Amino acid sequence: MNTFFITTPIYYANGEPHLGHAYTTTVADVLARYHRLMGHDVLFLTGMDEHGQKVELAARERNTSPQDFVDQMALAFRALWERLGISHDDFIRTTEGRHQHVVTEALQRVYDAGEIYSSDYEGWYSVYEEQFFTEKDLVDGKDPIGGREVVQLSEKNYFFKMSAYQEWLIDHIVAHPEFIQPVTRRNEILGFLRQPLGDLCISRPKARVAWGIPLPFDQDYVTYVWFDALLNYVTAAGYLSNEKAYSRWWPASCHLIGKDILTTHCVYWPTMLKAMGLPLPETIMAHGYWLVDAEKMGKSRGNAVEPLDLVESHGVDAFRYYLVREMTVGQDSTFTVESFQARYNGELANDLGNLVNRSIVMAERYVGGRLPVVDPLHPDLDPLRLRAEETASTIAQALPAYDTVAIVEAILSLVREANRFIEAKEPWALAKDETRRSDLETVIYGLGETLRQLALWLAPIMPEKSHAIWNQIGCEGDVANARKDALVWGGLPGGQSVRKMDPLFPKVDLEESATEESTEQTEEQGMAEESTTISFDEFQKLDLRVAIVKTAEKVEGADRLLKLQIDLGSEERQLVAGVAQHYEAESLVGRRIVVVANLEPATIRGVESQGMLLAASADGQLGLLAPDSDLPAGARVS
Ligand code: ME8
Repeated sequence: MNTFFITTPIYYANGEPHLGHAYTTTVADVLARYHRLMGHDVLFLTGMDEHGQKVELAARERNTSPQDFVDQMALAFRALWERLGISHDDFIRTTEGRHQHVVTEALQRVYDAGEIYSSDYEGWYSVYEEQFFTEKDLVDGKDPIGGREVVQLSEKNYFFKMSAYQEWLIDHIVAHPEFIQPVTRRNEILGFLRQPLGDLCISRPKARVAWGIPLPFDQDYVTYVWFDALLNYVTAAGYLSNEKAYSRWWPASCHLIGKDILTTHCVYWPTMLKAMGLPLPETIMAHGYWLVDAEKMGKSRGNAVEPLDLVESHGVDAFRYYLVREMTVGQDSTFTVESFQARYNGELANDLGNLVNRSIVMAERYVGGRLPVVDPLHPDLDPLRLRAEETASTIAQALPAYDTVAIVEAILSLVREANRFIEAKEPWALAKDETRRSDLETVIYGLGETLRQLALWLAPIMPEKSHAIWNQIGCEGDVANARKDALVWGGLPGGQSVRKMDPLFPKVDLEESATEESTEQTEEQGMAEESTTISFDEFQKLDLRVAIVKTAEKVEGADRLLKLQIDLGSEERQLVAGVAQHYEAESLVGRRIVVVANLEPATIRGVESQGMLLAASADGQLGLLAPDSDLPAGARVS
């Protein structure tokens, strides 16, 4: 059986878990779950990095012992993983006996092999960074990283002969393009290795740092925290304790890390493994950083939303979805409430939620709540079947490339195909015509089978919601336990009853969701002359609606702008439109117009605009788009 061993960094126990930790662990979880779905044998490891001076100091500040402190922190991290539905197989802590044993043994072996030596070291030491700097490293007499105080220290220390492995490491990286990903990080490391590589100081005198694993060959010293921490990956695989497990799991398939810890993983770790005579992991995948836009999270207005708060307001699955949907693994992304809500309302509530809801309602209304037994290969179902097969093959390619965005898009394209299928087949019309009963049954079956496919593909990202879909179409068991075979088109037997449930993605109002000054929307926006082709999928993303103008007035200080209050059927909204030079405000009241209803809100000249009105223009003339019959406010334009 294929094995897949994926790890996250083990997180420092000196601070509370945050968005960055949640991201890495969620991505690893999603990958682990997809590999399980593919029938692979998975080991998913996360854990805590509990030694070192930072932890020692943090415990001291709280008047507690380091052990009590790390025990508390481990509970906090575990609680978050529980909340986020993380399905790790192992949670390692570097204070555990199994790990201390491996570190001690590994050090002794490398020492016995002559790869560790002692030497007097003199330099400038930063307590905060736990690092020595040379005179020429210093910036204005301070540490070059954080500009903090340094003290002159001279002490004996132990060094690992890392420099001896430089050429070998370069050769390995060059010969294995998959080893460091993405390629920008690989180039960064190759660039770093163009400079001579030094040896690695792997000890700290106990007099200075007591909280660590003692060196087996000198009890006055503890192990440098990185030499200790990196070894967690082999400890958990069973190195020196369980030969069978170790040979099954090591080398790891993937160390998923953030870009901040690239050098330790791509230089220290491989050279340590080489010195121990162990094979290297297949891939070190370094993702980018989440930036949190304080302005867009409402911090400047004093009503801040913390990213993790959205787990409570919108549910854990929406949060997981956003993380893997918004960030391309490898690049940086900005976390904003707006983009979170836009994805929630658009992709989850409108596209997916409505599809599920409509399908179940139609099954109840038109075929008595029981999914019909139909030949899954009926040609009427070809658009759905072919799209489902495309989704499967896209995901099969995206998974080894860590491309979570492509995975989500492949799933969304199936959602949209099914929504189009409903529009094209018009089941409501078929239901009125007794002679077309079997066509109707085929359509309802096709939708049921598509929901089954969607539940399977979404399960790794949204375990709870996909299970709810699974239940609604009357499937038994836990969707998370389904395996590859279940993905074959036509797995829905038919004959089972649907079970209608509450909406999957109910509307959520966060007070601060809408008003943002920083969105650069200009009066001209929407009047661009250039024409590029877009796919039908892209067009489908536009939510165009008929609206009725309730009030209209000029925006002060802006010649071209009108402020409109419009009725969208289910709600009222405010729009700002650049039409004041063509229309008197009053002349618009009561008129039907067409608006883009799912445009990100923007603030134009200090006035909030929740959407955009559509107008055509040529040679200085302008005309508003409108339906040619008295359609109700909110009618969809398609
Ligand atoms: O470095 N965006 O632990 P740590 C995305 N103990 N990910 C982020 C992030 C952000 N803004 N901030 C942090 C350590 N991360 C060591 C690791 S491994 C043998 C020892 C994530 O608690 C990202 O995965 O500082 C990063 O690599 C990790 O948290 C650092 O966690």
